[in-house]
Amino acid sequence: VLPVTESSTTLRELILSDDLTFLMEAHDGLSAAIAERAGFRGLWASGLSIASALGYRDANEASWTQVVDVVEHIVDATNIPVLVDGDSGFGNFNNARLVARKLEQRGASGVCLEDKGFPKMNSFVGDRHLLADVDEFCGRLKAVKDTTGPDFVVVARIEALIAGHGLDEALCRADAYAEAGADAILIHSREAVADEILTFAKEWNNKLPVVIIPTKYYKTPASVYRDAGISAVIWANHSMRAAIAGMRDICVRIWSEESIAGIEDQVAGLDELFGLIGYDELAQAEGRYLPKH
Ligand code: SPV
Ligand code: MG
Repeated sequence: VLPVTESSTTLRELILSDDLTFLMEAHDGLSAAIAERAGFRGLWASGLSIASALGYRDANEASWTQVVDVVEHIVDATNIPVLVDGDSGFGNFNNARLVARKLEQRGASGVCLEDKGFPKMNSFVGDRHLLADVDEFCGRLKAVKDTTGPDFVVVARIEALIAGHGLDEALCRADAYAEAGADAILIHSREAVADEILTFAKEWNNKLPVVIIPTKYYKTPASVYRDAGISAVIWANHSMRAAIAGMRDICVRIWSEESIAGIEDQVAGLDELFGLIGYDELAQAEGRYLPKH
């Protein structure tokens, strides 16, 4: 476990820099603290992972205020910037700008909005992904840009490939979203290989930084993205899925063995937990603030 990073680079710097940036999924304060200590310099507050942790489907079942509250925990638990998955903005331009403003107030560094309607459905579920009208979605982006400060990063996420519309539609939308003021383009794909996002990146030629989510094309090495000039890779749901596997295995064993004797060395020690949540800081603060008698 690494110590917490002292100074943090802004999300804008991470996304604009020539280096490939990796954003790790977080869905609560604990997963955020773990990602930061592993070395990540930025976080993705994943809609799928946050919804899953709440026991909801990634179909806007969690309200925007619930998402904002979780983001506050993520921000509080770390010193690194957080890009929030804002889904499709929870409605029209007015809902999108309200959510973005509240996220900014709670310390998020940016929001990603996808060009679908409300309620959205996770991009890997089913095949009914209706794209938003381009002009209407540009209004959502403009409203968010006009409502948030200059450091707040607005990422426009293109679902054209997910919805089966092909590269030309994706590129056309990217141009429109850049014109509307987006700071970066997220191109999403459900293919098992990276070909279509690499073709997109080549054609787009970094008119704005490109962000990707290689959940389905997970075999492609990061060097390929570096060579393609991709700005940021989002590992979108892997702490949440690791938690599922870990909790499932431990629950099954404790249930069947009627004992915790055999699993003690397979779960994180309490010392690690206390370290992650900063119990040492509380002890120091007690020394400073509690009366000494
Ligand atoms: C998320 O992490 O919620 C995302 C990525 O939006 S995906 O699940 O691939 O749509
Ligand atoms: Mg999402």
